[in-house]
Parts: sequence; structure tokens; C-alpha cells
Amino acid sequence: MTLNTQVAIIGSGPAGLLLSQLLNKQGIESVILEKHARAHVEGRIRAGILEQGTVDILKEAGVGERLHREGLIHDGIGIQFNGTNHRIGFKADNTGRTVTVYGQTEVTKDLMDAHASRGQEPFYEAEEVRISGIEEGSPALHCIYRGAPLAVKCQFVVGCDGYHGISRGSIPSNILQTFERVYPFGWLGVLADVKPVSEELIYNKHEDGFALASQRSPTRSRYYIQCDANESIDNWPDERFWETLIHMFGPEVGSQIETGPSIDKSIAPLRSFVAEPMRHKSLFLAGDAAHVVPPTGAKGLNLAASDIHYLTEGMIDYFSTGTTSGLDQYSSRSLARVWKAIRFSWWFTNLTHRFPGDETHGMGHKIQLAELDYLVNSDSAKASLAENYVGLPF
Ligand code: RFL
Ligand code: PHB
Repeated sequence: MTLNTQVAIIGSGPAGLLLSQLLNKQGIESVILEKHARAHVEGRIRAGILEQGTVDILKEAGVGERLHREGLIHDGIGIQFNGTNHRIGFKADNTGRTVTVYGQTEVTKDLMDAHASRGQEPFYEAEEVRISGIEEGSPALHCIYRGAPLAVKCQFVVGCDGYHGISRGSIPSNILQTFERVYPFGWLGVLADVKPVSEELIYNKHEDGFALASQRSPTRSRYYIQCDANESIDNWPDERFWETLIHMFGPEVGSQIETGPSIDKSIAPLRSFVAEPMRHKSLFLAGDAAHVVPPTGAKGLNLAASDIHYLTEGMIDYFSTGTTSGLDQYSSRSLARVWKAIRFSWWFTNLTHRFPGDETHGMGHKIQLAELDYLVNSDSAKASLAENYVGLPF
């Protein structure tokens, strides 16, 4: 079977779904090819924090209703070190912006429901997706769908297929430049139906490493602890996780942590990665396909949303007036914002994690403590953290 569309999208994560939804609002047709089944994509427990700008885009996409009803607005975070928690309010930034706690699974579900309700579901379980015709000016996607070949001819291809996707590989190697830092640790995350220990998130630096208290709702907690890069989940039964978490949060906060059976447990590696440029001819990259940040700054999903904002603007201009300037500027506009989030996430990771080779109470630890002490006592340092955490404007 051969389909014709204006924009062919690879991947139905937040980036691909949001793009297709926003284009549809403007009467621009798109088709999404997704490797996995809907339930698999929906079931991935990942991000939890939405910047104000991301919330605004989701509203613009027509999926703001449940988010507005169920999302929890936060206007500060805790930074804990030496066993004491210090609040940094986002008012320090003077913009009045906040963040919203609303899981990526919920964002994905809302977008998938919106697609389904207009009868335009992604082609789930599309196998062997590949791109053709980028160099020749005849872009198309190809895959095997339900056992038969499917071709999608289009004007533009957008790779929203995440870090492990195939789209980046279609940019010639003499044009594509990549930058990567792999951190020598990961995050072990647990989701559990227990009351969050604190109303706001707490980022905690302990001499043994980093821990984070996050949440999804007033009755559902999400906790993370730093672990070895090649740690196996089998070594972490729930009891060991809770014990370690409580130890790292110390007597004041740790003693208040409610424990319970985990409903999800996973290990995520930490990396910073950028691919430049984010466009080659009629192929565009967006979201994790082009850049990855360590989760410390809660920026990954939000960067996917800002990419899609710039790309949608460019495409709307192009399809309504034939102007190409928005599309021509897509890569540089996105990358300018991406690099600032890369910088922020790298800084926040360095400030709060224990690096292999760091002695207990050694030089690295002491410098981190000095910077943390400076951060929570300096109005300008607090304002800078708040400004970056709530999200730089786009
Ligand atoms: P996704 O979500 O990876 O979606 C890509 C989709 O493409 C499909 N795909 C293919 N389809 C067809 N053919 C192929 N060859 C394909 N290859 C892949 C995949 O099946 C998938 O459905 O990328 P997208 O849309 O760019 O979204 C990016 C976000 O998912 C990611 O940045 C965030 O989850 C990162 N992240 C966080 N971001 C935040 O903004 N705030 C947070 O609090 C936050 N916490 C996190 C996070 C990521 C984490 N992990 C597990 C990496 C916490 C964690 C633990
Ligand atoms: C989460 O709730 O999953 C979460 C929150 C903040 C982060 C990273 C992950 O920085």
C-alpha cells in the first residue's frame, strides 16, 4: 500500500504525537509510523515535570483539560545536603512561572486519545521503518505493516524516534556532528502508591550519592537513587531500595518516607548528547532523536516540546504561505535552547552526584557542598536555578 501525506513522522512518543496533533489543528496532514504497540509506548514511566511553556503547548494542542484538572502546580523545589532541606521558590526568578507535575504517561495517553478520537491513530507496530529519497528530493518512509509493505510519500520526514531511532543515521556523516558525555552512574527509579514525603520535589546530595523525591499525585510517589552504571535491577528488591533511600534522606526527611510495594522499577543510564544540525534537506530531527539530557534538570520532555513548537511554526508558515524561513531557522533556534538545557542539566548533575574516584568527604564532595551552600544562600544563584528549572522562554 502507498499513502500520500504532507508530513511523515517516525515515532509516537511525546514529540511525534504532539507534532501530528498541532499540524492537524492547522489542517496539515501527517502520518506516524511507530515501532511498538500503543500499550508499550503508554506504559513507559519516564518524565514527570512539565515547564509552563510545555503546558501552554499542550493546551494549544487541545489536550489541556485533564492536565489542568489533575496536574499539580509547584512553585518551588527542595535542595537537600548535609541532611537539611532548603527550599528554593520559583518566585526567586520573578517571572511568576511554575512547573506542573503530570506524568509523561498521562501526556502520551491524552495525545493518543486525541488522535484516536479523530480517527487518525499512528500505525503502531510498524516494522523495519526506513527513510528514502532525502538526497533526491522525493522523501518517503517505508515499513512492513501487518505483514505487508507500506510506503508513505511526503514533503517532509520528521524523526521523532528517540535516542535509539534510525532517523539520525540518514544525515550524511560528513554533515552530522555529535557531542556526547556518558556519566559513570545511572538512576534507579521506583514508582509506588504511597503518599509523597514532601509537597515539593527534593533533590538530595548525600555523601554516598544523589537521591530524588518526586511524585505523580498526592497518593503516588516516584523516588530515584544514584546507582552504578551497570547495576542490575535484580540486586534491588524493594526492601533494599527503601532502606537505601531512607538512609540517604537522613533522619529529618528519611524518617517520614512511607514505603510500599513498587509498581515500577527501572534503571536509566545518564548521558548528555547533541546531534547537529537538526535538519538535513527535507529531514528534521526532534526530541530525543537529536538530544538527550540527564534527568536531573527534568528537561528532556520539555525540550521535545520546544523543538515541536519551533518546527510547527515553520511548517505552518511553509504550508500556508510558502515561506521557508521558519524551517530554515529550525535547527539553529532549537539548538540555541537545547545547549542551554544541556548546560543546566550537566551542572545540576555535577553538583549533586558522587563520581567514581571521589573520596568520601574528599575534595570533590567539599566543593559540591560549598557550591550548594552558596546556591541556597545567594539570591542571584537561587534566581538562576529557578529561571532554568521553570524553563527558559521560547
Ligand atoms: P521517545 O519518548 O523516546 O519516543 C520515541 C518513539 O519512537 C519510537 N521508535 C521508532 N518507531 C518506528 N521505527 C523506529 N525505528 C523507531 N525507533 C524508535 C519509540 O518506540 C518511541 O515510541 O522520544 P521523544 O518523543 O523525543 O520524547 C522524549 C522524552 O521521552 C524524554 O526526553 C523524557 O522522558 C526524558 N525524561 C524527563 N524529561 C523531562 O522533561 N522531565 C522529567 O522529569 C524527565 N524525567 C526522563 C525522566 C527520562 C527518563 N528515562 C527513563 C530516560 C526520567 C527518566 C528516568
Ligand atoms: C520524575 O518525577 O520522574 C522526575 C522529576 C524530576 C526530575 C527527574 C524525574 O528531575
